[in-house]
Amino acid sequence: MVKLAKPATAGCVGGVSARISRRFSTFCRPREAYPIENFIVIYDLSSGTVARIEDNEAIPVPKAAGNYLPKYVGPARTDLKPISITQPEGASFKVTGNHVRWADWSFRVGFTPREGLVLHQLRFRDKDTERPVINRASLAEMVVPYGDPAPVRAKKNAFDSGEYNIGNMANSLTVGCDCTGEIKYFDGITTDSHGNPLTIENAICMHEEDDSILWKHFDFREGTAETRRSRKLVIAFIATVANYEYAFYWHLFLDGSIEFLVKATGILSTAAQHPNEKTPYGQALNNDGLYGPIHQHIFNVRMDFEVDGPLNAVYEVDTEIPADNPTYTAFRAVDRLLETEQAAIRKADSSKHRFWKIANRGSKNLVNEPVAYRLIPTNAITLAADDKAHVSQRAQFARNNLWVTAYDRAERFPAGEFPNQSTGSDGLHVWTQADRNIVDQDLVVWYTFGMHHVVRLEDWPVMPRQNIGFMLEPHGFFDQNPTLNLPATIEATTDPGQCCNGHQS
Ligand SMILES: [Cu+2]
Repeated sequence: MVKLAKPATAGCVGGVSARISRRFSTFCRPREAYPIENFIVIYDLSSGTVARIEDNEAIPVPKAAGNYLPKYVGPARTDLKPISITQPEGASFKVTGNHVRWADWSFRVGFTPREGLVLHQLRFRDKDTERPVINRASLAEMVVPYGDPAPVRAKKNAFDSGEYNIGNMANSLTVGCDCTGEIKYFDGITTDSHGNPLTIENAICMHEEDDSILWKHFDFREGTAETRRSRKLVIAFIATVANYEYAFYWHLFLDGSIEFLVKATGILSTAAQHPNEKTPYGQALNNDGLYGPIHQHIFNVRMDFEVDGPLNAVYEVDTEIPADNPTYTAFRAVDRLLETEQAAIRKADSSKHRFWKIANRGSKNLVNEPVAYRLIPTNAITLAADDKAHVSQRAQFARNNLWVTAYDRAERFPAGEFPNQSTGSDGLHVWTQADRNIVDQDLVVWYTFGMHHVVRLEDWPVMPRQNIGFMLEPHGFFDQNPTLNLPATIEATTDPGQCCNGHQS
Protein backbone atom coordinates (compact mmCIF):
# COMPACT_ATOMS: atom_id res chain seq x y z
CA MET A 1 0.00 0.00 0.00
CA VAL A 2 1.20 3.51 -0.86
CA LYS A 3 0.25 6.23 1.59
CA LEU A 4 -0.69 9.58 0.04
CA ALA A 5 -0.59 12.22 2.71
CA LYS A 6 -1.62 15.06 0.41
CA PRO A 7 -3.27 13.60 -2.67
CA ALA A 8 -4.51 16.97 -3.91
CA THR A 9 -1.05 18.50 -4.07
CA ALA A 10 1.08 15.66 -5.41
CA GLY A 11 3.22 16.29 -8.45
CA CYS A 12 3.88 14.61 -11.79
CA VAL A 13 3.95 10.92 -12.79
CA GLY A 14 2.70 8.74 -9.97
CA GLY A 15 0.94 11.69 -8.35
CA VAL A 16 -2.73 12.51 -8.25
CA SER A 17 -4.66 15.42 -9.71
CA ALA A 18 -6.64 17.82 -7.54
CA ARG A 19 -9.94 16.01 -8.07
CA ILE A 20 -11.13 14.33 -4.86
CA SER A 21 -12.59 11.03 -5.98
CA ARG A 22 -12.33 7.31 -5.53
CA ARG A 23 -10.90 6.89 -9.00
CA PHE A 24 -8.25 9.37 -10.02
CA SER A 25 -7.03 10.13 -13.50
CA THR A 26 -3.59 11.69 -13.46
CA PHE A 27 -2.00 14.79 -14.92
CA CYS A 28 1.41 16.38 -14.78
CA ARG A 29 1.46 19.74 -13.14
CA PRO A 30 0.57 22.44 -13.74
CA ARG A 31 -2.43 21.86 -15.98
CA GLU A 32 -4.72 19.74 -18.12
CA ALA A 33 -2.35 20.04 -21.09
CA TYR A 34 -0.38 17.10 -19.67
CA PRO A 35 -2.64 14.09 -19.15
CA ILE A 36 -0.92 10.85 -18.12
CA GLU A 37 -3.11 8.58 -20.20
CA ASN A 38 -4.02 5.13 -18.93
CA PHE A 39 -2.54 5.66 -15.46
CA ILE A 40 -5.33 5.40 -12.90
CA VAL A 41 -5.12 5.49 -9.11
CA ILE A 42 -7.86 3.83 -7.06
CA TYR A 43 -7.81 5.61 -3.73
CA ASP A 44 -9.47 4.37 -0.56
CA LEU A 45 -10.98 7.47 1.03
CA SER A 46 -11.74 5.62 4.28
CA SER A 47 -8.20 4.49 4.99
CA GLY A 48 -6.42 7.25 3.12
CA THR A 49 -4.39 4.77 1.11
CA VAL A 50 -3.95 3.84 -2.53
CA ALA A 51 -5.80 0.59 -3.03
CA ARG A 52 -4.68 -0.15 -6.57
CA ILE A 53 -2.91 1.36 -9.54
CA GLU A 54 -4.04 0.59 -13.07
CA ASP A 55 -1.12 1.14 -15.40
CA ASN A 56 -2.24 0.36 -18.94
CA GLU A 57 -0.58 1.05 -22.29
CA ALA A 58 2.00 3.83 -21.98
CA ILE A 59 1.26 6.89 -24.11
CA PRO A 60 3.68 9.84 -24.18
CA VAL A 61 2.57 12.87 -22.17
CA PRO A 62 1.80 15.66 -24.70
CA LYS A 63 4.40 18.41 -24.61
CA ALA A 64 2.58 21.54 -25.80
CA ALA A 65 1.75 23.74 -22.81
CA GLY A 66 -1.70 25.14 -23.65
CA ASN A 67 -0.99 28.42 -21.86
CA TYR A 68 -3.58 31.16 -21.60
CA LEU A 69 -2.10 33.47 -18.94
CA PRO A 70 -1.19 37.00 -20.11
CA LYS A 71 2.52 36.43 -19.51
CA TYR A 72 2.47 33.70 -22.15
CA VAL A 73 0.04 35.00 -24.78
CA GLY A 74 1.73 38.34 -25.48
CA PRO A 75 0.40 41.90 -25.30
CA ALA A 76 -3.35 42.45 -25.07
CA ARG A 77 -5.09 44.27 -27.93
CA THR A 78 -5.60 48.01 -27.45
CA ASP A 79 -8.32 48.95 -29.96
CA LEU A 80 -11.38 48.44 -27.72
CA LYS A 81 -12.84 51.58 -26.08
CA PRO A 82 -14.26 51.44 -22.55
CA ILE A 83 -17.91 50.66 -21.90
CA SER A 84 -18.84 52.19 -18.56
CA ILE A 85 -21.96 51.09 -16.75
CA THR A 86 -23.16 53.74 -14.32
CA GLN A 87 -26.25 54.01 -12.19
CA PRO A 88 -25.99 57.55 -10.80
CA GLU A 89 -28.90 57.03 -8.42
CA GLY A 90 -27.98 53.48 -7.44
CA ALA A 91 -29.79 50.26 -8.16
CA SER A 92 -33.58 49.90 -8.25
CA PHE A 93 -33.78 46.99 -5.85
CA LYS A 94 -34.45 47.11 -2.13
CA VAL A 95 -32.86 44.47 0.09
CA THR A 96 -34.01 43.66 3.61
CA GLY A 97 -31.91 40.85 5.02
CA ASN A 98 -32.26 38.13 2.39
CA HIS A 99 -35.52 39.55 1.02
CA VAL A 100 -35.33 41.39 -2.30
CA ARG A 101 -37.86 43.63 -3.96
CA TRP A 102 -37.15 44.80 -7.52
CA ALA A 103 -39.72 46.32 -9.89
CA ASP A 104 -42.75 44.03 -9.47
CA TRP A 105 -40.71 41.03 -8.30
CA SER A 106 -40.02 39.93 -4.76
CA PHE A 107 -38.17 36.86 -3.47
CA ARG A 108 -35.78 35.57 -0.83
CA VAL A 109 -32.18 34.53 -1.50
CA GLY A 110 -30.95 31.22 -0.07
CA PHE A 111 -27.83 29.11 -0.40
CA THR A 112 -27.07 25.43 0.30
CA PRO A 113 -23.87 23.36 0.01
CA ARG A 114 -25.31 21.13 -2.67
CA GLU A 115 -27.42 23.52 -4.75
CA GLY A 116 -25.68 26.84 -4.29
CA LEU A 117 -28.12 29.69 -4.94
CA VAL A 118 -31.78 29.02 -4.11
CA LEU A 119 -34.68 31.38 -4.84
CA HIS A 120 -37.61 31.25 -2.43
CA GLN A 121 -41.12 32.72 -2.54
CA LEU A 122 -40.80 34.29 -5.98
CA ARG A 123 -43.77 36.61 -6.46
CA PHE A 124 -44.91 39.22 -8.97
CA ARG A 125 -46.92 42.25 -7.87
CA ASP A 126 -49.85 42.68 -10.26
CA LYS A 127 -51.56 45.98 -9.52
CA ASP A 128 -52.02 45.63 -5.74
CA THR A 129 -51.81 41.84 -5.52
CA GLU A 130 -48.66 39.83 -4.71
CA ARG A 131 -49.09 36.82 -6.98
CA PRO A 132 -46.96 33.74 -6.20
CA VAL A 133 -45.16 32.08 -9.13
CA ILE A 134 -42.54 29.69 -7.66
CA ASN A 135 -42.15 28.69 -4.02
CA ARG A 136 -38.58 27.37 -4.39
CA ALA A 137 -36.21 27.02 -7.34
CA SER A 138 -32.67 25.64 -7.53
CA LEU A 139 -30.16 23.62 -9.49
CA ALA A 140 -30.88 20.18 -8.00
CA GLU A 141 -28.37 17.94 -9.79
CA MET A 142 -25.93 17.76 -12.64
CA VAL A 143 -23.89 15.01 -14.25
CA VAL A 144 -21.02 15.06 -16.76
CA PRO A 145 -20.77 11.71 -18.59
CA TYR A 146 -17.91 11.04 -21.02
CA GLY A 147 -18.46 9.10 -24.24
CA ASP A 148 -14.86 7.96 -24.68
CA PRO A 149 -14.58 4.25 -23.70
CA ALA A 150 -10.83 4.51 -22.92
CA PRO A 151 -10.00 3.20 -19.42
CA VAL A 152 -9.70 6.65 -17.86
CA ARG A 153 -13.05 7.91 -19.18
CA ALA A 154 -15.23 4.78 -19.21
CA LYS A 155 -16.25 5.38 -15.59
CA LYS A 156 -16.04 9.16 -15.66
CA ASN A 157 -19.40 10.76 -14.89
CA ALA A 158 -19.13 13.29 -12.08
CA PHE A 159 -22.29 14.43 -10.31
CA ASP A 160 -20.96 17.91 -9.67
CA SER A 161 -23.86 18.89 -7.44
CA GLY A 162 -24.75 15.69 -5.56
CA GLU A 163 -21.23 14.28 -5.24
CA TYR A 164 -19.10 17.40 -5.12
CA ASN A 165 -21.38 20.00 -3.44
CA ILE A 166 -21.25 22.67 -6.10
CA GLY A 167 -22.44 25.32 -3.63
CA ASN A 168 -19.31 24.85 -1.56
CA MET A 169 -17.23 25.40 -4.68
CA ALA A 170 -18.69 28.89 -5.20
CA ASN A 171 -16.14 31.63 -5.86
CA SER A 172 -15.97 34.81 -3.83
CA LEU A 173 -16.95 37.28 -6.53
CA THR A 174 -15.27 40.60 -7.17
CA VAL A 175 -16.42 43.82 -8.79
CA GLY A 176 -15.53 44.55 -12.39
CA CYS A 177 -15.12 41.18 -14.06
CA ASP A 178 -17.56 38.70 -12.60
CA CYS A 179 -20.35 41.30 -12.20
CA THR A 180 -20.73 44.91 -13.32
CA GLY A 181 -22.77 47.92 -12.20
CA GLU A 182 -24.28 48.59 -8.80
CA ILE A 183 -23.89 45.26 -7.07
CA LYS A 184 -25.34 43.71 -3.96
CA TYR A 185 -23.45 40.69 -2.66
CA PHE A 186 -24.77 37.96 -0.44
CA ASP A 187 -22.50 35.61 1.48
CA GLY A 188 -22.97 31.87 1.05
CA ILE A 189 -23.57 30.49 4.55
CA THR A 190 -22.94 26.78 4.39
CA THR A 191 -21.10 23.88 6.03
CA ASP A 192 -17.87 22.13 5.11
CA SER A 193 -17.55 18.37 4.62
CA HIS A 194 -17.09 17.88 8.39
CA GLY A 195 -20.22 19.84 9.27
CA ASN A 196 -18.39 22.94 10.43
CA PRO A 197 -19.88 26.37 9.59
CA LEU A 198 -18.44 27.85 6.41
CA THR A 199 -18.99 31.35 5.06
CA ILE A 200 -18.15 32.01 1.40
CA GLU A 201 -17.97 35.80 1.26
CA ASN A 202 -19.66 37.45 -1.72
CA ALA A 203 -20.74 34.09 -3.11
CA ILE A 204 -23.85 35.56 -4.76
CA CYS A 205 -23.98 38.78 -6.74
CA MET A 206 -27.09 40.68 -7.73
CA HIS A 207 -27.31 43.59 -10.14
CA GLU A 208 -29.44 45.09 -12.91
CA GLU A 209 -28.56 44.91 -16.59
CA ASP A 210 -29.89 46.81 -19.56
CA ASP A 211 -31.56 44.31 -21.89
CA SER A 212 -32.14 46.00 -25.25
CA ILE A 213 -35.75 46.67 -26.32
CA LEU A 214 -38.75 45.24 -24.51
CA TRP A 215 -41.35 46.45 -26.98
CA LYS A 216 -41.60 48.89 -29.86
CA HIS A 217 -43.99 50.06 -32.53
CA PHE A 218 -43.78 52.72 -35.21
CA ASP A 219 -47.34 53.48 -36.27
CA PHE A 220 -46.93 54.74 -39.82
CA ARG A 221 -50.55 55.93 -39.96
CA GLU A 222 -50.32 58.02 -36.80
CA GLY A 223 -46.65 58.85 -37.22
CA THR A 224 -45.94 57.80 -33.65
CA ALA A 225 -43.05 55.65 -32.44
CA GLU A 226 -42.98 54.14 -28.97
CA THR A 227 -40.12 52.10 -27.58
CA ARG A 228 -39.58 50.74 -24.10
CA ARG A 229 -36.33 49.27 -22.88
CA SER A 230 -36.05 45.99 -21.08
CA ARG A 231 -33.89 45.42 -18.07
CA LYS A 232 -33.26 42.35 -16.02
CA LEU A 233 -32.30 41.58 -12.48
CA VAL A 234 -29.37 39.17 -12.35
CA ILE A 235 -28.83 36.90 -9.35
CA ALA A 236 -25.77 34.69 -9.84
CA PHE A 237 -23.03 32.52 -8.43
CA ILE A 238 -19.98 30.96 -10.07
CA ALA A 239 -18.52 27.62 -9.07
CA THR A 240 -15.14 26.20 -10.03
CA VAL A 241 -15.39 22.42 -10.19
CA ALA A 242 -11.78 21.30 -10.71
CA ASN A 243 -11.17 22.13 -14.39
CA TYR A 244 -14.55 23.74 -15.31
CA GLU A 245 -16.27 26.95 -14.32
CA TYR A 246 -20.04 27.02 -14.13
CA ALA A 247 -21.71 30.41 -13.74
CA PHE A 248 -25.37 30.07 -12.75
CA TYR A 249 -27.76 32.96 -13.40
CA TRP A 250 -31.37 33.59 -12.56
CA HIS A 251 -32.67 36.48 -14.68
CA LEU A 252 -35.92 38.22 -13.78
CA PHE A 253 -37.49 40.46 -16.43
CA LEU A 254 -39.98 43.34 -16.17
CA ASP A 255 -42.62 41.46 -18.18
CA GLY A 256 -42.77 38.55 -15.73
CA SER A 257 -40.36 36.30 -17.65
CA ILE A 258 -37.71 34.26 -15.83
CA GLU A 259 -34.54 32.79 -17.29
CA PHE A 260 -32.17 30.23 -15.83
CA LEU A 261 -28.84 30.36 -17.60
CA VAL A 262 -25.62 28.41 -17.11
CA LYS A 263 -22.48 29.85 -18.61
CA ALA A 264 -19.90 27.08 -18.94
CA THR A 265 -16.23 27.97 -19.28
CA GLY A 266 -12.85 26.92 -17.88
CA ILE A 267 -10.54 24.14 -19.06
CA LEU A 268 -11.43 20.94 -20.88
CA SER A 269 -10.75 17.65 -19.14
CA THR A 270 -8.22 16.28 -21.63
CA ALA A 271 -6.79 12.96 -22.76
CA ALA A 272 -3.72 11.74 -24.66
CA GLN A 273 -3.27 9.52 -27.69
CA HIS A 274 -0.16 8.69 -29.67
CA PRO A 275 1.08 11.77 -31.56
CA ASN A 276 -0.70 12.23 -34.91
CA GLU A 277 -3.32 9.57 -34.12
CA LYS A 278 -7.01 10.52 -34.13
CA THR A 279 -9.63 8.88 -31.95
CA PRO A 280 -13.33 8.94 -32.97
CA TYR A 281 -14.16 9.76 -29.32
CA GLY A 282 -12.69 13.24 -29.18
CA GLN A 283 -11.22 16.23 -30.96
CA ALA A 284 -7.45 16.45 -31.44
CA LEU A 285 -6.31 19.73 -29.89
CA ASN A 286 -2.75 19.64 -31.19
CA ASN A 287 -0.40 17.29 -33.01
CA ASP A 288 1.25 16.18 -29.76
CA GLY A 289 -1.51 13.69 -28.97
CA LEU A 290 -3.68 15.93 -26.79
CA TYR A 291 -7.43 15.58 -27.35
CA GLY A 292 -10.72 16.69 -25.82
CA PRO A 293 -13.07 13.70 -25.32
CA ILE A 294 -16.76 14.02 -26.23
CA HIS A 295 -18.97 14.50 -23.15
CA GLN A 296 -22.15 16.12 -21.85
CA HIS A 297 -23.00 18.58 -19.09
CA ILE A 298 -26.53 17.72 -17.99
CA PHE A 299 -28.37 19.85 -15.44
CA ASN A 300 -31.66 19.41 -13.63
CA VAL A 301 -33.52 22.33 -12.08
CA ARG A 302 -36.16 21.68 -9.43
CA MET A 303 -39.03 24.17 -9.43
CA ASP A 304 -41.70 24.02 -6.74
CA PHE A 305 -44.28 26.01 -8.70
CA GLU A 306 -47.19 27.82 -7.10
CA VAL A 307 -48.73 29.78 -9.95
CA ASP A 308 -51.34 31.91 -8.18
CA GLY A 309 -51.32 29.41 -5.31
CA PRO A 310 -50.12 25.90 -4.48
CA LEU A 311 -52.57 23.85 -6.57
CA ASN A 312 -51.29 23.62 -10.13
CA ALA A 313 -51.54 21.36 -13.19
CA VAL A 314 -49.23 20.83 -16.18
CA TYR A 315 -50.22 20.75 -19.86
CA GLU A 316 -48.12 19.64 -22.80
CA VAL A 317 -48.72 21.93 -25.74
CA ASP A 318 -47.94 20.57 -29.23
CA THR A 319 -48.64 22.24 -32.54
CA GLU A 320 -50.53 19.91 -34.86
CA ILE A 321 -51.96 19.88 -38.36
CA PRO A 322 -55.69 19.04 -38.08
CA ALA A 323 -57.22 16.17 -40.06
CA ASP A 324 -59.68 18.60 -41.64
CA ASN A 325 -57.25 20.77 -43.59
CA PRO A 326 -58.62 21.63 -47.05
CA THR A 327 -56.26 24.56 -47.58
CA TYR A 328 -53.22 22.55 -46.34
CA THR A 329 -52.22 25.65 -44.39
CA ALA A 330 -53.81 24.93 -41.01
CA PHE A 331 -51.90 24.28 -37.81
CA ARG A 332 -52.95 24.78 -34.22
CA ALA A 333 -51.66 24.46 -30.66
CA VAL A 334 -53.30 21.64 -28.72
CA ASP A 335 -53.20 21.36 -24.91
CA ARG A 336 -52.97 17.93 -23.33
CA LEU A 337 -53.33 17.66 -19.56
CA LEU A 338 -50.62 15.50 -17.93
CA GLU A 339 -52.67 13.71 -15.29
CA THR A 340 -50.18 11.51 -13.42
CA GLU A 341 -46.48 11.34 -12.72
CA GLN A 342 -45.88 8.59 -15.30
CA ALA A 343 -47.76 10.55 -17.97
CA ALA A 344 -45.58 13.58 -17.20
CA ILE A 345 -42.23 11.89 -17.97
CA ARG A 346 -41.61 13.67 -21.24
CA LYS A 347 -39.02 14.59 -23.83
CA ALA A 348 -38.84 17.82 -25.78
CA ASP A 349 -39.96 17.54 -29.42
CA SER A 350 -39.00 20.42 -31.68
CA SER A 351 -40.87 18.82 -34.60
CA LYS A 352 -44.07 19.54 -32.64
CA HIS A 353 -42.93 22.93 -31.35
CA ARG A 354 -43.55 21.49 -27.90
CA PHE A 355 -43.65 23.42 -24.65
CA TRP A 356 -45.17 22.83 -21.25
CA LYS A 357 -47.61 25.01 -19.34
CA ILE A 358 -47.89 25.13 -15.55
CA ALA A 359 -51.42 26.36 -14.86
CA ASN A 360 -53.75 27.15 -11.99
CA ARG A 361 -57.19 25.92 -13.04
CA GLY A 362 -58.79 27.67 -10.09
CA SER A 363 -57.55 31.09 -11.20
CA LYS A 364 -58.88 32.41 -14.51
CA ASN A 365 -57.67 35.27 -16.68
CA LEU A 366 -59.54 37.81 -18.82
CA VAL A 367 -60.78 35.17 -21.27
CA ASN A 368 -61.73 32.65 -18.58
CA GLU A 369 -58.72 30.41 -19.13
CA PRO A 370 -56.43 29.12 -16.35
CA VAL A 371 -53.55 31.46 -15.60
CA ALA A 372 -50.24 29.85 -16.47
CA TYR A 373 -46.50 30.02 -16.96
CA ARG A 374 -44.87 28.16 -19.82
CA LEU A 375 -41.52 26.37 -19.84
CA ILE A 376 -39.70 26.73 -23.16
CA PRO A 377 -37.56 23.58 -23.50
CA THR A 378 -34.34 24.96 -24.96
CA ASN A 379 -31.04 23.06 -24.66
CA ALA A 380 -33.20 19.99 -24.11
CA ILE A 381 -30.60 17.25 -24.27
CA THR A 382 -30.79 13.82 -22.65
CA LEU A 383 -28.17 11.15 -21.90
CA ALA A 384 -26.37 10.03 -25.06
CA ALA A 385 -25.03 6.83 -23.45
CA ASP A 386 -26.76 3.47 -23.84
CA ASP A 387 -29.52 2.73 -21.29
CA LYS A 388 -27.38 -0.14 -20.00
CA ALA A 389 -24.52 2.17 -19.04
CA HIS A 390 -23.74 2.59 -15.36
CA VAL A 391 -24.32 6.34 -15.61
CA SER A 392 -27.71 5.79 -17.25
CA GLN A 393 -28.80 3.82 -14.18
CA ARG A 394 -27.50 6.39 -11.71
CA ALA A 395 -28.61 9.52 -13.59
CA GLN A 396 -32.04 8.38 -14.72
CA PHE A 397 -33.35 11.93 -14.38
CA ALA A 398 -31.20 12.74 -17.42
CA ARG A 399 -33.02 10.28 -19.66
CA ASN A 400 -35.98 12.66 -19.97
CA ASN A 401 -36.44 16.42 -20.11
CA LEU A 402 -39.58 16.84 -18.03
CA TRP A 403 -40.66 15.22 -14.80
CA VAL A 404 -43.56 16.39 -12.61
CA THR A 405 -44.06 15.05 -9.08
CA ALA A 406 -46.57 15.56 -6.31
CA TYR A 407 -44.81 17.63 -3.67
CA ASP A 408 -42.99 15.63 -1.01
CA ARG A 409 -40.46 17.47 1.12
CA ALA A 410 -38.23 14.37 1.21
CA GLU A 411 -37.87 14.40 -2.59
CA ARG A 412 -35.22 17.01 -3.12
CA PHE A 413 -32.59 15.64 -5.50
CA PRO A 414 -33.41 13.96 -8.84
CA ALA A 415 -30.63 11.35 -8.64
CA GLY A 416 -31.54 10.57 -5.05
CA GLU A 417 -30.40 11.79 -1.66
CA PHE A 418 -27.02 10.03 -1.78
CA PRO A 419 -25.64 9.84 -5.33
CA ASN A 420 -22.12 8.92 -4.16
CA GLN A 421 -21.59 5.26 -5.09
CA SER A 422 -25.31 4.99 -5.89
CA THR A 423 -26.66 2.18 -8.00
CA GLY A 424 -29.72 4.10 -9.20
CA SER A 425 -32.07 2.96 -6.44
CA ASP A 426 -33.33 6.44 -5.57
CA GLY A 427 -34.53 9.49 -7.42
CA LEU A 428 -37.20 10.67 -9.83
CA HIS A 429 -37.58 7.33 -11.64
CA VAL A 430 -38.30 5.60 -8.30
CA TRP A 431 -40.66 8.22 -6.84
CA THR A 432 -42.71 8.44 -10.01
CA GLN A 433 -43.41 4.70 -9.85
CA ALA A 434 -46.16 5.69 -7.40
CA ASP A 435 -47.79 7.46 -10.37
CA ARG A 436 -49.44 10.02 -8.11
CA ASN A 437 -52.13 12.37 -9.30
CA ILE A 438 -50.66 15.72 -10.37
CA VAL A 439 -53.84 17.53 -11.41
CA ASP A 440 -54.68 20.47 -9.17
CA GLN A 441 -52.02 19.40 -6.68
CA ASP A 442 -49.05 20.97 -4.95
CA LEU A 443 -46.49 19.84 -7.52
CA VAL A 444 -42.82 20.08 -8.42
CA VAL A 445 -41.52 20.48 -11.98
CA TRP A 446 -38.06 19.12 -12.83
CA TYR A 447 -36.41 20.16 -16.09
CA THR A 448 -33.38 18.37 -17.57
CA PHE A 449 -31.25 20.29 -20.07
CA GLY A 450 -27.61 20.79 -20.86
CA MET A 451 -24.72 21.03 -23.26
CA HIS A 452 -23.78 18.21 -25.59
CA HIS A 453 -20.11 18.95 -25.80
CA VAL A 454 -18.55 17.89 -29.07
CA VAL A 455 -15.20 19.54 -28.44
CA ARG A 456 -13.80 22.05 -30.95
CA LEU A 457 -10.34 23.56 -31.35
CA GLU A 458 -11.65 26.90 -30.15
CA ASP A 459 -12.38 25.40 -26.71
CA TRP A 460 -8.64 25.23 -26.04
CA PRO A 461 -6.68 26.32 -24.00
CA VAL A 462 -9.55 27.99 -22.13
CA MET A 463 -13.12 27.65 -23.30
CA PRO A 464 -15.11 30.68 -24.49
CA ARG A 465 -18.35 30.86 -22.51
CA GLN A 466 -21.18 28.64 -23.71
CA ASN A 467 -24.76 29.61 -22.75
CA ILE A 468 -27.09 26.81 -21.66
CA GLY A 469 -30.53 27.48 -20.24
CA PHE A 470 -34.27 27.93 -20.58
CA MET A 471 -37.07 30.45 -20.14
CA LEU A 472 -40.22 30.54 -18.06
CA GLU A 473 -42.73 32.96 -19.53
CA PRO A 474 -46.15 34.12 -18.32
CA HIS A 475 -48.77 32.50 -20.56
CA GLY A 476 -52.14 34.09 -19.84
CA PHE A 477 -50.90 34.85 -16.34
CA PHE A 478 -51.60 38.52 -17.05
CA ASP A 479 -54.58 39.92 -18.94
CA GLN A 480 -52.33 41.88 -21.30
CA ASN A 481 -48.75 43.08 -21.64
CA PRO A 482 -47.92 44.03 -18.04
CA THR A 483 -45.31 46.65 -19.02
CA LEU A 484 -47.46 49.41 -20.54
CA ASN A 485 -46.66 51.52 -17.48
CA LEU A 486 -42.96 51.73 -18.35
CA PRO A 487 -41.77 55.28 -19.05
CA ALA A 488 -40.38 56.05 -22.50
CA THR A 489 -37.17 57.34 -20.94
CA ILE A 490 -35.81 56.98 -17.46
CA GLU A 491 -34.36 60.36 -16.54
CA ALA A 492 -31.64 60.66 -13.92
CA THR A 493 -32.25 63.66 -11.69
CA THR A 494 -28.51 64.24 -11.30
CA ASP A 495 -27.38 63.35 -14.82
CA PRO A 496 -29.94 63.82 -17.61
CA GLY A 497 -30.60 60.51 -19.32
CA GLN A 498 -30.32 59.95 -23.03
CA CYS A 499 -33.13 58.68 -25.17
CA CYS A 500 -32.30 55.11 -26.16
CA ASN A 501 -29.71 54.88 -23.40
CA GLY A 502 -26.82 56.28 -25.42
CA HIS A 503 -25.20 59.20 -27.21
CA GLN A 504 -25.61 59.56 -30.93
CA SER A 505 -22.79 60.77 -33.10
CU1 LIG B 1 -17.68 20.37 -21.76
